[in-house]
Amino acid sequence: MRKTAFITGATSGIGMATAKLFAQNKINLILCGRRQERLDKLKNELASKVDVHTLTFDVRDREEVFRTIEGLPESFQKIDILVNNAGNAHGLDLMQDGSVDDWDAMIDINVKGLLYVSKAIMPRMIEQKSGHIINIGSIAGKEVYPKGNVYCASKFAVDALNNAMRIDLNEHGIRVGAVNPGLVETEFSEVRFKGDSDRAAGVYSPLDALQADDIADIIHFVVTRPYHVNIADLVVVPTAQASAYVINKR
Ligand code: NDP
Ligand code: 8X3
Repeated sequence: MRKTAFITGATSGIGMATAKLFAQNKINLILCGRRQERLDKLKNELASKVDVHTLTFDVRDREEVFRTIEGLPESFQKIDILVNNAGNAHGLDLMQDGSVDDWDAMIDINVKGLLYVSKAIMPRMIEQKSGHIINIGSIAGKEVYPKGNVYCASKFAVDALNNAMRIDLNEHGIRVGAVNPGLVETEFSEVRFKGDSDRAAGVYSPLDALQADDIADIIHFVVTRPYHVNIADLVVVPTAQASAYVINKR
C-alpha cells in the first residue's frame, strides 16, 4: 500500500522539491502552504503520478491548523510521513537593531507552527502505531552566527523539539529525525531580505550552494530506510561551507 506524506511549506524550495521526488516514488501527498495558486499548480503537475490533496493555511493560525487537518478527507486520514518544513528567516540584524515583528514571525512560524502541526498529527501516528516525522532544522540550530540571533534560536528550538519528540514518541514506535541543512539556494534569502533579490543572490554566490533537490534526495533517503533504522539527526552543508560562518567564497 502506498504511503502518504504531509509536507508543510510545499509551495517553494525544499518542500516543493521533496513533494516532486516523493511523487516520482509513488508516495501520496498532502501539500501545505499559504499560496493557494502554487499549491494548485503543483497538484496539477503531480496528480497524474500520485493522489494529491492540498491544504492552504498559515501555520501560525492555531485554530486553522487543527480545523484543516481534522477535516482531511477519508482517503488522506492516514499520514505515514510528516515533513515539518515550513519556515523562514526574517531579517539579518544585530540583536539590538532587530525588528520585533521579525522576531515574532520566526518564533511563531518556525517553532509554534511546527508544534501546532505536530500536535495535530502525532495522535494519528500513535493510534496507527507507526509514523515518521522529519523536522527540517538548520546548521543555524547547531551554531549561532553573527546577526543570526533569533533565527538561530528558533532552529535551536527545532533541534530540541526533534530530540524531545523522539524521546516522547519512543514507546509508540514512531520514527523522528531532523535534517539540518547549511546554505540551500531557495527563496529563503529573498524572504529574509524582504524581496531584495540581489542581496539574496549574493548569499549563494560565488559558491556551489546546495540546491533544494539535494535536500529532497536526503529526505527521501531518510524515509526509505528499513523501519528499524531511524536517522535521528543529520547535518548537510555545501562543500564550500565548513560551519555556519566559515564559507569559502573564492
Ligand atoms: P523557501 O522560502 O523557499 O520555502 C519556505 C516554505 O515555507 C514555503 O513553501 C512557504 O510557503 C512556507 N511557509 C513560510 N511561512 C509560512 C507560514 N506562516 N505558514 C505556512 N507556510 C509557510 O525556503 P526553504 O525551502 O529554504 O525553507 C524550508 C525550510 O528549510 C525552512 O524551515 C528553513 O528554515 C529551512 N532551511 C533552509 C535553508 C536554506 O539555506 N535555504 C538552510 C537550512 C534550513 P507559503 O509562503 O506559500 O506559505
Ligand atoms: C538557513 C541556513 O546559514 O542561512 O537555515 O541560516 S543559514
